[in-house]
Amino acid sequence: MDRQKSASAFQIAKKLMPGGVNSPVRAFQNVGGNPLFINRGDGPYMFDIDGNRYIDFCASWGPLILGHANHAVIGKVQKTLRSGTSFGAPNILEIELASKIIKHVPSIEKMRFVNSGTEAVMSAIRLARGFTGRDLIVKFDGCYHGHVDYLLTAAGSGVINIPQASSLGIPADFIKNTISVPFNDFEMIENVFKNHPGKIAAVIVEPVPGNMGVINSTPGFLTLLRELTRNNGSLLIFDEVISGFRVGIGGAQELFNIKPDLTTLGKIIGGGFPVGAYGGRKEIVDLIAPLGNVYQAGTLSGNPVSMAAGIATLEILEQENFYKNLNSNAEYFYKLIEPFLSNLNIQLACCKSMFTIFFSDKKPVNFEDTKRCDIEKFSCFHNLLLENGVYFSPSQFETNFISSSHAKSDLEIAAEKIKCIVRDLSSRKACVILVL
Ligand code: KE4
Repeated sequence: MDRQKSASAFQIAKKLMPGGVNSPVRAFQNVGGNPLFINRGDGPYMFDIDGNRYIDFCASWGPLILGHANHAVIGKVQKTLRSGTSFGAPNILEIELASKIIKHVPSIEKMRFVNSGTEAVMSAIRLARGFTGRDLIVKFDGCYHGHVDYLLTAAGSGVINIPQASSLGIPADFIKNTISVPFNDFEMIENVFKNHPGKIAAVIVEPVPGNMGVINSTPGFLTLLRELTRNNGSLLIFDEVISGFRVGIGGAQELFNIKPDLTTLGKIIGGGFPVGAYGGRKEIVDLIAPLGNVYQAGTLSGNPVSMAAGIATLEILEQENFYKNLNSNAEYFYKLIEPFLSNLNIQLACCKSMFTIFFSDKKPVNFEDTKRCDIEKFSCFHNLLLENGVYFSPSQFETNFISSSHAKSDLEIAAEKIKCIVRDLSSRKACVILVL
């Protein structure tokens, strides 16, 4: 494929923005090569500035459950835009979208809109600390909750739980109240509560981790988190920025029938526009200013344009059989590739319409496992997919998504390309670009 225009644009972008991108993972550093400059999306397809078409499974990292440029979403946004963009005042559309979210997400009685997942998580943590009067936060290695200072920590030594920051610019003091332990490790999380009685404000978890690739929780693990937090006066926060409205209309908390105390959302509820939200039990959420003394604010929070896109998106998700059809297509796709992959010792990890192909001989159950994947082979796989018109999320540690716009024919084409590429890769040492 000719990608000269993307290559030239990237050279210019790198002079203007660090790494030429506005979010690190877009720079293709995990897979090598130059990122593509995309200038159009249409349903399941993205088009780069050289005119190449790709079947897209990155879906802007999750928001585009309906695919690109959904006509209902675009139409509602265009109509809303004609009345203005932002008023810095209450707007009826906030009521409409909040009502939908509260109706569908079991644990949310009241909520607040913000402008990103990071902001939602940052605010939920402050709220949990304000409500409990405690400081300690527990997270899981490999789970990503946005770039707030005190959550950018990898696990330190498993024994002493002293985390190390995974970014420069974070004072040690900022992370001394963060404990990070392996996901799916029942004993470790129990020990954390034994070692810190009455001190833990909250446990935050992606109920379906998507930021180390898709990792499914061991049966009983999330229930254990619910029990430990409840028995210790701590809050359980489900970070459903990815899984919310993805794995079902009620998110992972409905799928697993576990009610957290607080939930963070983003991505899908904005239909491709900047959005985040956090909410939960009324007695907790009412602590947020101006009602209570936990401060949080935002110039464009609840802006009409993001609200309109979210409303239009959720109206479609609410249609009968939306998830039945989406998940049936996802299963159809998995059945096309899974038997083939497993014969080659490659793992398919999925939860409904979110999936990861791990180049590993064992399905990962935690972050350490994912680090043992063959990253070089994944990089080669990703580049060969691009050469063949299929766009996967550019990292082994990320998730891919099937949208309602992917037709069976798109999934069949992608499955054939995947099978040919992994078959070829399995019999070859080096990565040579081949167009099938
Ligand atoms: P944002 O601030 O990027 O809107 O959301 C942060 C966030 C919070 N919680 C979870 C579970 C998330 O996955 C994210 C962000 N997801 C990444 C992709 N895995 C966004 C892509 C990027 O960083 O460019």
